[in-house]
Amino acid sequence: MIRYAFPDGFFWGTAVSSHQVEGNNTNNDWWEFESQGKVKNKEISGNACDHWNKYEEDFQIIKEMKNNAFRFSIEWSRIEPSLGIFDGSSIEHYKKMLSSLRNREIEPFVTLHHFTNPIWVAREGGWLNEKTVDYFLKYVEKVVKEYKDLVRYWITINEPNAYAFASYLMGMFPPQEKSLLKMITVLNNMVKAHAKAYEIIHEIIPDAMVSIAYNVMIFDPINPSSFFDKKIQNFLDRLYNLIFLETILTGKFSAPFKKENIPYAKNTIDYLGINYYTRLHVGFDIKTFPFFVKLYVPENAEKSDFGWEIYPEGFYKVVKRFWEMVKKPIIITENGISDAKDEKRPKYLLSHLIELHRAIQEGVKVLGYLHWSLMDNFEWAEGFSQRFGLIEVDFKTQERRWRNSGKIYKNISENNGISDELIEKYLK
Ligand code: GBH
Repeated sequence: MIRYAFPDGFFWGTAVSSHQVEGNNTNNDWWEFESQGKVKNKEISGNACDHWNKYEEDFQIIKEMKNNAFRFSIEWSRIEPSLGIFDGSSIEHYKKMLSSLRNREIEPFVTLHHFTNPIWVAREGGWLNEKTVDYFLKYVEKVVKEYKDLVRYWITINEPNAYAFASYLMGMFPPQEKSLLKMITVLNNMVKAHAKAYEIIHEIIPDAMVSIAYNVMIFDPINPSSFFDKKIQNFLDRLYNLIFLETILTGKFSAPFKKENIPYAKNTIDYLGINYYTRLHVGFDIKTFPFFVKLYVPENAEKSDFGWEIYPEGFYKVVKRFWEMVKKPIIITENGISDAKDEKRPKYLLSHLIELHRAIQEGVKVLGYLHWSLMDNFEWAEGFSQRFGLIEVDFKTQERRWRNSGKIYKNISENNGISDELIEKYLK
């Protein structure tokens, strides 16, 4: 018996990004960063999952998993290796991938920017440079014209908020800046890039479905009765969860250091892509100069290999909250867990889907769920150490092996819901 049935036509899929799976993306800023030994254990993405060559095999796995959707990104540095020069063979390659998905009746969700920039863009100042907006739009126009008959669901930018945060505030991702002002500048440029890309995509494909993949975090105050902890919570919530999204809903950019009316940004999403992973407990800490922000995960919390708290109720809260704000269909564009032994993933998967189901029961319109990730891959600054795959990858032999969770996910996709048996087995 199916205990939790999902709506008819629900998209069940997985997500990946170019740099994390393809291998040999030698022409972007991450490759350069890795070459400087900046990733954990000095790892480099190298061949990654060799997905560039093995995509047929990987799409066959998706088919066997009974999925009807797949999210991946197009690598800007392959399409446009230098300013204004477009590479025909890369364009053809992605066209083949898209046709191959279509032939298998798998709906592609295509991301146009997922953290990486061509080296020539980075050299010119990356997303701090206003001109990058125009550069990005030229690339978008080219790609959308090429693939207009193959793609309906577009994601302009993956996690603009997380990207600006990690690259320009926390100094974790290239170009390793630590400046709130720079973070805001990048957010502002990315909002403009998104809004104009939205328009371009719709000019070329009138019935396209366009969004971003928005990383949303739950921030809870370390001490709920502390005034300062609540101030920090509110500051982070605005900075991370709200500024970007508000702008593409209202056309008003309102951030520390910068207020601007961007009228053309208003109403520039057709659905909202949500990436949800975890919660952070946040508070005021005089010792953490200059921001006084303490980020904390309680010792007794259940955690992933990454140390991220497992907090399924947060998924429900986030989906409800953003539905109320946006009133447009939601697609979960990422949700998953780093768990090499696959001990916690079955429960993570089921408990999160049950929370999503609860939101749907209460009237939230959710069109699909894309699990991060199809297979283990290059986890950015953590290298290959964090394993998010439903499929395990042996990076020496490039062998793919089904994890138990992969089989569970197959069962869910096949049934368009969660059966009593799965609940008996993994949630009791
Ligand atoms: C997503 O990011 C990404 O879209 C995906 O590529 C990635 O593989 C997946 O999640 C799993 O991590 O500078 O303190 O913010 C999730 C959000 C943003 C969380 C960057 C980690 C780096 C540390 N991530 N952040 S920090």
